[in-house]
Amino acid sequence: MLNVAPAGTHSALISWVDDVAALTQPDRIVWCQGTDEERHALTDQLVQSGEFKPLNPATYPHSYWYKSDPKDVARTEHLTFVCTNAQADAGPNNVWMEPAAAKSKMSALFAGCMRGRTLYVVPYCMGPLNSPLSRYGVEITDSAYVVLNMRIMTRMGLDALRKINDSGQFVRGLHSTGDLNPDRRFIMHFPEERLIMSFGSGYGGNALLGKKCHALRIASFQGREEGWLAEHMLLLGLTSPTGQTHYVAAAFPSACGKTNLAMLLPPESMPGWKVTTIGDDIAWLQPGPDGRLWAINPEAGYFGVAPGTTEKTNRNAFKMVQGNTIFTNVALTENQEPWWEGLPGKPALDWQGNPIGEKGPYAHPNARFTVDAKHNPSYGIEAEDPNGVPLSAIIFGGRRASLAPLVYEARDWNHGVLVGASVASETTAAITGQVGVLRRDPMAMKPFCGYHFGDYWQHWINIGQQLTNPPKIFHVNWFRQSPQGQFLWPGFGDNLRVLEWMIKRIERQIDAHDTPIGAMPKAGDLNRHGLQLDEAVLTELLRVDRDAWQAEMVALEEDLKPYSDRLPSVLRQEIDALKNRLRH
Ligand code: SAT
Ligand code: MN
Repeated sequence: MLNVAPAGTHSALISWVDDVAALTQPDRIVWCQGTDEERHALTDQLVQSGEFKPLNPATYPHSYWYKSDPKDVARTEHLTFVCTNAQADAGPNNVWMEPAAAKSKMSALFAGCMRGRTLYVVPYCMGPLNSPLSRYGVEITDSAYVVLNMRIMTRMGLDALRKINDSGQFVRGLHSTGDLNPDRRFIMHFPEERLIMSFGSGYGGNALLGKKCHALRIASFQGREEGWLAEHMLLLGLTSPTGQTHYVAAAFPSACGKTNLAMLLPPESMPGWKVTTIGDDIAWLQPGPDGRLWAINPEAGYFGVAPGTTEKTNRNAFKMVQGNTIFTNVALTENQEPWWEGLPGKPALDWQGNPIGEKGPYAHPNARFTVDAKHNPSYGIEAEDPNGVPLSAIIFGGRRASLAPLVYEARDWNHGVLVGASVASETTAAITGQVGVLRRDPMAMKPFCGYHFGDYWQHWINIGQQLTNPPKIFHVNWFRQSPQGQFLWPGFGDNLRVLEWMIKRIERQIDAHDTPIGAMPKAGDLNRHGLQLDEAVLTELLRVDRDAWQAEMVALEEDLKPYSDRLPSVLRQEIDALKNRLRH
């Protein structure tokens, strides 16, 4: 087969494509340019093959319905490997395989796997094209669906290729959907070589290699070497009625509402506030010469959870997906419109395209939309700024029915690192496995940190030492429940009340209630104007149950045991200090 690279392509890239083609034996090699014509052609091809169903052109123009294999609907963490040279460097937080063994396993799977298929070469940039914080990658894939998603999620095409040609530096990502057999599915990372190999899945983070594989697992490893952080965080700009803008990064596990918070619409009772979205899933953070922490969103689009997205819960997202969107695993109405739980009425076909049965869910709980970030009504143009945005706050959060109060503020950076390391959350449909089980998910990075968590926390501490003006660190929990299982906090737009309290703290307008776990709002400082919330419920939301927290510390220390050989002494001291405060 012919490998005709665009003029000027770096020889290292051409020879890698040659090698992969020799191994995988595709019928054809296509170098993606990122043009509209190319997008149209690939879209038409998927429509012809029946993989894409065009949605109602009057209500959902340029939008398509796609279903994945029923056994390929979420990330598969037990099949995701970090193959560092030394096992200890991957840490107990990763599944490890010896690199040579991993490669020979993958080579066997990739051998001849693209026969009869097209090999697409997808050059992309993570981050604004002219940013010193951006990094480049090339994904080789045999899936046109993956190409179209990568085209939305990254800055893909010739501009990225030119940058790659200048530097010769890029992350290599090799992907084949294979036969989608979960027994033959592996997502392998070789962080020292900046290499990813993914076989046997066409879904989300398993297949769109720019996202979790590159922008988190490989990037976190690279960031440690180069002095920056790759984090599972949304980025938003928050402008107060006085016109002052603060930038906030927030880390929550998958499917805990990062997209909703990033696109928050202020409640009517809080006029004058404005939220702009810089990113909804991943942030790269680097200390600036001014001693502040600066952030970019490496992505260019959203791969968001569809179920639950409605006019009421997230009007911006709802508007944003009314066109130019790829829908994966949603249900379909008789008018050829996408449908998911939370929307009115009922669909005609479920997410697999079958007539619906008696009982839902009709959309898959991890059904997704892929859409260009620029279509978001709250899109913040700062997302294009090569310098990124300076952070005033970092928020950690999880989905916890009990214990963690609505909000608290870390005492300082190092205490904040402990707060981040302590994040725990109930699992969601974003990963294959049981839903609703509490698991420790430090910095919401458990599935995404490409190296030993102990080294990672030390890296966080080191970054903090470079910041003369660090962001304040907070913890939130929107998901506290009553013993009867009702949510205590309304969430969504009303979360702005909590952000407002943070801004007042950052601007030193108010003091706070000092508790063993951190600073908390004083009665009256949390804006409840226009909010129906019983005093007793608020008290419960802000209660620190010392006994429960002491039990939590026992659980935390147990969870940290596997990391003890590399646990930073600073973190050890923070744990002891917190335990001490809880005793007095
Ligand atoms: O499948 S993805 O990893 O892209 C989505 C998620 O789990 O956050
Ligand atoms: Mn995510």
